[in-house]
This record gives sequence, structure tokens and C-alpha cells, in this order.
Amino acid sequence: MSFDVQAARAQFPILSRQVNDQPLVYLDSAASAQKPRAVIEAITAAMEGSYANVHRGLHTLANETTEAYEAARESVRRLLNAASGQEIVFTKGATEAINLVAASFGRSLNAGDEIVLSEMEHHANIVPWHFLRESRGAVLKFIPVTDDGRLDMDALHSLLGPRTRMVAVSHMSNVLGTVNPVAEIIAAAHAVGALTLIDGCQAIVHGVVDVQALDADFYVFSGHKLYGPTGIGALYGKTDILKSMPPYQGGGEMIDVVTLKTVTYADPPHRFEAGTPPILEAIGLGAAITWLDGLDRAAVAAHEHALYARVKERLNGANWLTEMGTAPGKGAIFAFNMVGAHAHDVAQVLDRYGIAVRAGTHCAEPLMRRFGVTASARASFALYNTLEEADAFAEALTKTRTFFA
Ligand code: 7TS
Repeated sequence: MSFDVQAARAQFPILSRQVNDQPLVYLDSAASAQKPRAVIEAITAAMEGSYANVHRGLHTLANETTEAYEAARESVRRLLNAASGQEIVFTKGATEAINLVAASFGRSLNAGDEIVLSEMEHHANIVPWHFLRESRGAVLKFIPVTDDGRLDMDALHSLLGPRTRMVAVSHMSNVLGTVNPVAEIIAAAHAVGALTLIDGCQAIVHGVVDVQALDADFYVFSGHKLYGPTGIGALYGKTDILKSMPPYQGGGEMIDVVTLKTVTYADPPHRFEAGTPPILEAIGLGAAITWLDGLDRAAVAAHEHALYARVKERLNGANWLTEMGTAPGKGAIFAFNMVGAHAHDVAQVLDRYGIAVRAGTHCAEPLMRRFGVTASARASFALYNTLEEADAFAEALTKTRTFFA
């Protein structure tokens, strides 16, 4: 198979719109990706054709909706190559998945237990662990980042020890684009008896993930970056570990028996899915995964790399730009600062040319501090971007420079 970007692009209705009288060039997919017709239509079809609450009824619509919801869980299982659907918990997104693990697993922590994170984490993979520092006296340690945006693996080994209980790192940085050696990190964590959580928000979009091959204990991602809807994501957890964890939230569907004096809990994954879940969103995510299954993911990854390489080639020698993150093998994310201009101003000028990029801290303040900046602008590429768009971005950036030079 190969990848036909125009055919894929045609599946995304929003991409034909104009912004400021220019064709939209959407380079903010790391924040949230646009949605293909398959996703839009799956959600509409559910609402028009078969919709009810899940797991509760004995009537036809309830059963059909339950089947569709559980089929989406099976799609996520397949996407991650998890051993069983029991290992897939639907959450609101990666943020909720990490909060779930921190809150539930975190109850077993004692003062002085150590959690190893990295300097390149999104706040979603920092703040829930700070809660455990505050509430349980956990000690947070951070793997340093090198100047080119890699994790300092020697430092990791010196941070691990008998008190390490959890190592939680991103698979791919949302700012630097670095793809971290997570298999090696997981093996090192296991060697000291620690569990691992991998934040796959960006990696799941750009490559194939196999949680069994990685031997990850937890793996999380958000549906909306994977061409699915907002409000849905997943937590993968190994069966035995999920079974050993107390519930995160209480309510309907997560119980076994409730009396006025006692309560017992359902097995995973339902133990962790209190209340009516995001049913339509799960169905939409299932549709996104099925749609992606129809593409040659290796060819898609090669296309995305070519977009990044094209931007680099076009901006070659531009001494008025500094890129954050130049690690070998990095993904298609280009975070940068323009000399003499604030990233917010750069993003606003690019918008005049119809080009959507993000600017700010990218919810990674410790990383900004590490690189001595308060913000950066970021162009992030998705499968629907074209080489012409990469050229348009580089050209608009060159014009933007004249505003500030
Ligand atoms: N982890 C990583 C690596 C991310 O990139 C993000 C979102 C999250 C966690 C949180 O995901 P959520 O869906 O639960 O919010 N990243 C970004 C971004 O780069 N710009 O906006 C959101």
C-alpha cells in the first residue's frame, strides 16, 4: 500500500474552508486534529439510527448501543495490541486517564516513595503527580532533557532506585517532537520494581503502538488528536494491575453490590467507568480507528516526516529562527522562536495568511524553563497536510519576519 494525501484530505470537510480569505492551512493538529467524514457520519448515524444508554436496558436500542460501545473498546484494544478488552478503560481523555492512575494507584504510596517523570512532560503528566507529592509525601524526580531535546538516559539510570514506584513519561513530546526510547525506559523501571505509565497522546497518532511489546503497565491517549471526537480517550492497564486498583469515581455501572452499609465493585474496565460514559464519543473514536486501519500507517508516517523535512529544507539557513528540539528521528512537530518577535505575535501574523499554528507554553512550562524561553510557536503536521502547505508555511514565515525585522 501507499498513501494518497489528496484522497485522505478529501475526507476532511473542514479543510476546504477559507480563513482570512486564504485557504486554511491547519498546522495545529498536535493540539487537536480535524475529523474525517467517517467519524462525523458514525456519530450522526448512531444518533439517527440506534441510540440509548449502554449496559442498562433489555430493549433493542440499549443492546445495539452497548454493542457499538463495546465494539469501540475492541477497536482501541486492537490499536494498542492489548491482550484483552478488560484492559481498556474509556476516559474523557489522556488527562483524565493519568488522573485516574494517580488517584487510584496513588493511594498505595507512602511518604518518600518516588515518582520519576521527565522535564519534557505535558502538564497532564506532571500535575496529577504533584497532587501525590502534596497529599502523600511522594517525591518527584525529573529526567533532564539534553540541548537537542532528548531524554538524558544516563541520568534516568541514576534517578531509579528502590524507592521508585512509578516512571511516567511521554512517548513523543508535543513540543520537541522527540520520540523517546520507552521500551528501554520501561525495562529500566521494571528492573527496580517500578510501574510505568506512557503518555501516548502524540505517539499514537504518528506510529504503531504495541503495549505488549513495550511491556507498558499503563498507556494513555486522547481520541481528539487521533482524528476522533473530543471527550473520549483511553487508559490501557495490565489486567492484574487494574484489578488491584481501587475505583477512581463512584456511581452507576462501576459496582457489584450496593447496600446501605456496604459496596463491592465491578471488575475492570467497568470499575473505572462510573456513570453514563461518553457513548457517542466512543463510537466516534472507534470509527476513527477503523478509518485509520484502512491506511498504510508506515506510508502515512513517511509522508509526515517528508512535511517536516520540507519545512526544514525551505528554512535552511534562516538565522532568525531557533528550533526547539532537533533530536534524531523526531516527529513532524516544528516548535520555534523568531528572533525579535513574541511567539503569540508570530502566530497572529501567520493567521492572516490562513495558517493556523499554536503559540504559548504548550502546557509544558518546565520544558520552556529548561530552554530559557517563556513561549514558542509550533507548527504540527498531520496526515492531511501537503507539501504545498509546508511550502506555504515556510513562505508565510519568511514574510512574517519582515513585520519584526
Ligand atoms: N500529553 C501530551 C503529550 C499532549 O500533547 C497532550 C495535549 C496531553 C497529554 C493532554 O491531552 P488532553 O486531550 O487530555 O488535553 N497536548 C496539547 C497540545 O500540545 N496543545 O494543546 C493540547
